[in-house]
Amino acid sequence: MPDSLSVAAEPYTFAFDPAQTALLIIDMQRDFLEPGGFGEMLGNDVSQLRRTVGPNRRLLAAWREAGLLAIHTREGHRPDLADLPPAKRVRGRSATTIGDQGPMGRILVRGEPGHDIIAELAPAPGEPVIDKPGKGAFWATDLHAILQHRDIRRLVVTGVTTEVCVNTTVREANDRGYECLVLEDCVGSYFPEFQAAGLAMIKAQGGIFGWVGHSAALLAALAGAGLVTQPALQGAA
Ligand code: TIU
Repeated sequence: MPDSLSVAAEPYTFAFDPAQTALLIIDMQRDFLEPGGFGEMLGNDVSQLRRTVGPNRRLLAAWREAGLLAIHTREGHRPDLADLPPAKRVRGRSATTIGDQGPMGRILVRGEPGHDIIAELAPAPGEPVIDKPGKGAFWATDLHAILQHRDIRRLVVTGVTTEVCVNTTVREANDRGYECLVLEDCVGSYFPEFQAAGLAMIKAQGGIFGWVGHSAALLAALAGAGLVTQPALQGAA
């Protein structure tokens, strides 16, 4: 395993030791990507997020082939809703709310079909899955401990949505000393303007929260180091 790889990114090259870097895939759940879930309940066009699925699939396949650590997160609540802040339950004044029955089971509740990660990105055995009640993946979870126990210093962050759970998590990670590379083709928003702004805010001011790059550059770095083969890069894996 090489000590350091370089990926073209903004505001400047992202250098990382693969053994100390985890892929963190945020909330690629049916509740956000499929009709009838939490995302649609909030009034969003969930089809906006579909373009992230292919790039995440290719990246995850390559990351696994390279033998690197992938971690998945899911936003959701206990079936008894004891961890659901009343303010979050009533926000938006929607007729249906978290915990109500929908076409994919109870909305944003752990154990329900809608809470599952989409089949295309299903976690593999041994890949940690972090269940989080909030937008950030560090708050009220054991993510920081899991990363520390594996000596992880850097995160490649993907998933949905760019300006909500991805941004919140990157800010939490940055304050804990992690360096984050966010891949623009692997993160998605229901709002094109927030996609652009969400990425701009991360890389502004010399990378105030982290780096922004493209999965093609990361895949090329992994291939250049001999960590992945060509089929993974072409999506055949
Ligand atoms: N609403 C929205 O854009 N996102 C969320 O509520 N959660 C996540 O971003 N995962």
